[in-house]
Amino acid sequence: MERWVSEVNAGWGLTVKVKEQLCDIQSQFQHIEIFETVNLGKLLMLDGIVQLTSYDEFAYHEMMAHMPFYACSRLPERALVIGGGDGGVLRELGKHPELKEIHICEIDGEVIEAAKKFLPETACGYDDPRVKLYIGDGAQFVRKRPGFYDIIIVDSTDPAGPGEPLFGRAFYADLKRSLREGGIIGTQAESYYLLPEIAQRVVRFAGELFKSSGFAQINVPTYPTGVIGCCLATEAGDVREPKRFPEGALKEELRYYTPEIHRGAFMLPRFAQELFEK
Ligand code: SPD
Repeated sequence: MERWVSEVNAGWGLTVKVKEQLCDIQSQFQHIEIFETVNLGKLLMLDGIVQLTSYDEFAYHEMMAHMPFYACSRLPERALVIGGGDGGVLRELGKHPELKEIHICEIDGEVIEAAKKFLPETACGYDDPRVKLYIGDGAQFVRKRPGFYDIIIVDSTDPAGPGEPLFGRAFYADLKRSLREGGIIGTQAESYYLLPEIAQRVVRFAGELFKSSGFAQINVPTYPTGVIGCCLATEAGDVREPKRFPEGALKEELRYYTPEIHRGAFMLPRFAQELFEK
């Protein structure tokens, strides 16, 4: 018998044909499911929301990691990932030898365990000796490290359940305080089609708090509406302009990120531009 799984979100559905369910865990925080799909490789869902598929996770993870890295006006040494328990952002950050420390604060240790078991191609991010894992609440964690990080990436789920505090103004102010001079943040900013109020809110906080900020769009077909944003913000330089470029083997390896895509990601359709100007 055929089996399909759906993310139902804001009145939309995204449905994927699956072969089998590999993982079905109710953790203290959320429902963790991993499927082997028919056409898209593996699929990770948290509380019924698609987090990644093998098919297009490279697009999201490359942009979430490399945009802040290359837009950072100083050569970054210390990075923090909040959320991102599957390890995909870590994997991408690990491609930068310039980074000396890569910290991750994930609230749900069971997501990490499930990813290590069933998604080794993303969870390989944890194998890097520069990675230090903290299990806990990212919103609290970030308050304890003022002036510390060059890059903070917030790879959150949607603003419901454990991801909720990561979409508030206070959290954005705390992120700013945790940056070293010249540092930059990159946060999961949702889709301007699916959750326009959330995207607008996040972009507004960033615009109020930082000298340079913007919503960069990423094409990810397995997120409902096929688009998701990364909100970049910094006190130093222009988030739209990469300060360095991928070179050598990394340039060949990256499948989505290029300096042109970095600049172009901020070119939004007019209605979205207007949404963010309100
Ligand atoms: N609407 C779903 C947004 C999910 C963003 N986080 C994905 C986690 C992948 N590391």
